[in-house]
Amino acid sequence: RNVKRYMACRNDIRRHDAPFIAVYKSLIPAEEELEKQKQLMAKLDNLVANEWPNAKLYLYGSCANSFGFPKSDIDVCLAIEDDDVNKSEMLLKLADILESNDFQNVQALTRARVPIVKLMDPVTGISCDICINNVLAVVNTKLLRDYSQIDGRLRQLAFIVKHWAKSRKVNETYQGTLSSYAYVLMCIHYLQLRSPPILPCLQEMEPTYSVRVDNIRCAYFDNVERLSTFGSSNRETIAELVWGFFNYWAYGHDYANTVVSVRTGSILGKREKDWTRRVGNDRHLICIEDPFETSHDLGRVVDKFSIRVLREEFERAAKIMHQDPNPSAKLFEPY
Ligand code: 3AT
Ligand code: MG
Repeated sequence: RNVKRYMACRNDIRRHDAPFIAVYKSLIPAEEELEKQKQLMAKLDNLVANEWPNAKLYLYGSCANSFGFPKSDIDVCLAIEDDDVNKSEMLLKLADILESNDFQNVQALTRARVPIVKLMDPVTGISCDICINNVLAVVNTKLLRDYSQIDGRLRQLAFIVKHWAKSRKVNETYQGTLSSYAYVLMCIHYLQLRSPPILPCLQEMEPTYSVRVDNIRCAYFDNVERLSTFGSSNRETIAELVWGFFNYWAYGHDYANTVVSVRTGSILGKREKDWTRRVGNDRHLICIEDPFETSHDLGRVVDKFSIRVLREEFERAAKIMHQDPNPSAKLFEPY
């Protein structure tokens, strides 16, 4: 009887696949937007190569990790191998060059936590932030993109979760909720732990890609085209995964004792990471380990107020997935 009930419940949730797929499709950026990004990158490449011949520009963040929404700003990293770069000087110089090449709203923010130059390209209408030597972000961008190539359900799930987080205003790190990067890691981790798994753990496999960045060895299996059937024995659909994801974060996750870890494809104890008590502003109320900077908890922005907001939103989403006749509409109702 239980099996029968399970199947009935499962068929029920699968009725919502089509509307969720429709939401997902509506969020994918158009091809011409990607063309415009390339056009802008080519222009910036030229300017930078003229001034700093040994520097290189990389896209990172959602414009390059395959989890980007339409009309997003793009994030660019200028990488230069030079032991004594003065970032402020370089950013100011870059701002000068950009202004004299007709870019608009050029602004050097040299005192920010991650110092950047902001600009708007009047030709494509794209806004862009350029930082210097934030190479770890370039590498974690590649990791996310590589995971997204393995099974299409990751991109579907992550777009829906990001869209939910933005609609419900829980994607605001300066207000103590989580970054998009953290949400995508939560999705990857969720799919690693399905049974059978939908995603492998690339960092536990024989590395085919390895770089050293700021003394951190970043190594993993990146021949992902070889893994294109990895998740195929798991037949769960997008509605089931959205349901399961919110159910996990509402009722299944042990917030008091555990850490989710994409690096190991498992759940770790807070004890082994020494994340059991508050140190400075790091409270570790929800713990998401950065895959490369393993001492870095992406949940550290969350405080005792915002953890309640977050958990209430997870519960709201789980309830909607359980009960609402039209969850794909209700889930994204603006907060
Ligand atoms: P949006 O679509 O802009 O919301 P995004 O993927 O661009 O999503 P963020 O703007 O949060 O995400 O971050 C841009 C990139 O910076 C993503 C990731 O490569 C890097 N990054 C962000 N937060 C962290 C962090 N706490 N630690 C390490 N890298 C990070
Ligand atoms: Mg971004």
